[in-house]
Amino acid sequence: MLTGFIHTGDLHLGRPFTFNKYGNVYGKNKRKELWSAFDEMVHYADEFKVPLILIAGDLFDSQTVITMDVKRVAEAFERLKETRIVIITGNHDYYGENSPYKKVIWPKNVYIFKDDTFKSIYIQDLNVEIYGMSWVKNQYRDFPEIEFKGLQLEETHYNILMLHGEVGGLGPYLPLDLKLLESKGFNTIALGHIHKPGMASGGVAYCGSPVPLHFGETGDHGFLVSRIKTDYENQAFYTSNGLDKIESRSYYTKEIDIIPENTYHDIIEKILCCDVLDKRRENFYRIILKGYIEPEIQLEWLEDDLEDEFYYVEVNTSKIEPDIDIARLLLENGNNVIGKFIRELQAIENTEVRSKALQYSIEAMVGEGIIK
Ligand SMILES: [Mn+2]
Repeated sequence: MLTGFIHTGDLHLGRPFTFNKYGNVYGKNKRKELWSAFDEMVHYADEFKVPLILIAGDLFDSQTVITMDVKRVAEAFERLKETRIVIITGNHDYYGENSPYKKVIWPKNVYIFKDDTFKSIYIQDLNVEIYGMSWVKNQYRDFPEIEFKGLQLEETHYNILMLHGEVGGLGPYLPLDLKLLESKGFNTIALGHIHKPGMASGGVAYCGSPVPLHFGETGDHGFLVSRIKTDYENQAFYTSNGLDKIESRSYYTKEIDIIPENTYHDIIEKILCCDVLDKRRENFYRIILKGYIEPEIQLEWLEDDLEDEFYYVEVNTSKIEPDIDIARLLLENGNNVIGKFIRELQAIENTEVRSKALQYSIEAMVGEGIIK
């Protein structure tokens, strides 16, 4: 009988993370972080003798991952003597001609779904039947509804459905209708593709990516652990699940309001107030400055001035505008060359070009002391 299982996916192993900074130290660390998350999951399965691991697609990042990475996974799974591993492929690692899954010989305890039709495997000693549909190309606009409706579940089995797709989606990533999926009476629906972990009633869950991959992925990450109680008398199964959190560097986006009275020093202080030093030295930060700034202040060295205070920081200054009173400048300069120049720039039709042209020219003139 199945007592529990791990549900994971979207590891995107082999992803080439590139940061154009410091010899890509961030990319190298990110790659290590991904592998240690995988190792942590495998270690958990080993330590607690988890009988089943479900991988709901995008275990690998692409069709071009190196063979060594695929081998590393296969070898780790081979060491899990008491665990069965069941895999569906996703939009990144679909089972096509150059599929990463074709690069190695998989151990006997690994089962990979290789078709984009519904197949099932029944593991007798665990009384579990797993239904899965894999990706064999990189787009699915339609869910195979008729085929799905035709599935006949054996009610005495613990039935699992594995899919990689987008609940409520309309795009090319296999749109899934939650009500339709639930109507079949699966004991668990193990989904992949959305990187944020989410568990709904009725045994439906997105495992999420075990570590966040970019600034869009906030909140807790890890892998899901489910426990099953079997009520033999009534032939019923009770499943509970939870997130086993994996510690990793988080991504934070912080918006900071700037006012014209702020000095360069004030701006640095405001940015440092976004978090405590311990956290700043550990995580990824994207700082978005907003509001109006004294035109003399130059922000181009901000990231350099902040680098000792953060593990990683990037500053976005596109939403900040210089505090310039154009009406006053025009009044003060009348018909002299500065006045004429500003009027000329004001005539530019494209709004974005006009505002940037005004901003940069006036900043330059203020910087050179031509205007005050
Ligand atoms: Mn995906």
